[in-house]
Amino acid sequence: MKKQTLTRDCQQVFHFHSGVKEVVECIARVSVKLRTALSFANIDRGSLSYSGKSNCQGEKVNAMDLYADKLLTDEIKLCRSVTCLISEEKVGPTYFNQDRLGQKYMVAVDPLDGSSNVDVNIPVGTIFAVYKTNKDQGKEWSGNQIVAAGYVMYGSSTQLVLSDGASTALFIYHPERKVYNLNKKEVMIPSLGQTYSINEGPSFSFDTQTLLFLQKYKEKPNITARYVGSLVADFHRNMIKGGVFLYPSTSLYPHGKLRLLYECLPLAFIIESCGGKAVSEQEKTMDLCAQEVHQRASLVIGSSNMVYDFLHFGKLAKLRTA
Ligand code: P6P
Repeated sequence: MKKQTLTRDCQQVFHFHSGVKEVVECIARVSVKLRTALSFANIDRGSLSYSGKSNCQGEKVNAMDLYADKLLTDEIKLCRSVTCLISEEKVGPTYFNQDRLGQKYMVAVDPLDGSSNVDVNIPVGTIFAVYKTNKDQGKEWSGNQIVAAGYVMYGSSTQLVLSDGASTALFIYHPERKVYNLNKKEVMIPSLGQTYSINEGPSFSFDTQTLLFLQKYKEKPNITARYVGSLVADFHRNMIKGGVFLYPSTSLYPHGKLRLLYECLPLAFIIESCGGKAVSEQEKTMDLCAQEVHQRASLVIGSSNMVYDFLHFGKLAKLRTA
């Protein structure tokens, strides 16, 4: 029997199907190995070395990315209800447990998001979502198939955020007890925050809606800009304190930069269960459907009032161009 890292405290909050519980426990177990590897990463520089490969996004892959992906793949294939794994580090889906008769799940994962920040000790994360497989499941996956989503943030402490769509809980890894302890049973994001997070470097590439939003927010008192460049870190801070993260469509990324299945949808699932909001272009991110494994989407996510502000400027922008 594998040591249970999360299950004990997780059962205080969620009543997942056994197959989902197995995945969540697996992610927790992998995260413990990953946090150890990350703590040595800058000592053993080899693990940060460029692997010589680029992923299907054309992004350079370092040895730590490959290690994280291998750890997750090896563990998730042992989850008997999971028949498909989609990973940022793999070109296409990986199929296993094809003889599975009961409820089947697909797991989409970003094994180590923000990994280019490891060498400067900025927090990084593992983002995942568990999708219920439909009877006639084709190659399309939609937000409403998600039954659980979460992320692990490897920061000053290792924290796991988990949602079943109705609520979101926060667990913190205890390095001596070697388990995740429930820290907050019901995380709720403030409806308004003082922080906006966007990479304003390429602001030449922003559309009117984004420019109007930023112009308005820069005139407000007590507003601050915070952008770590590591999605999980920016998202987590805004979820806890209030704020909005924007990676909109730009002329450089006409469909947005972030990936729908294992970045946008998991975080949208989480934020909506915390009372927040997530949109892609002018529609709810959760209503989107992925036809491609690595399909990109724009993402504006966080405090509901701030996301509504962004949508408001979308309407203004339309009027201006009409
Ligand atoms: P940019 C990291 O590569 C990542 O996918 C997210 O973690 C992060 O929010 C984003 O890209 C940063 O992108 O274009 O601002 O460097």
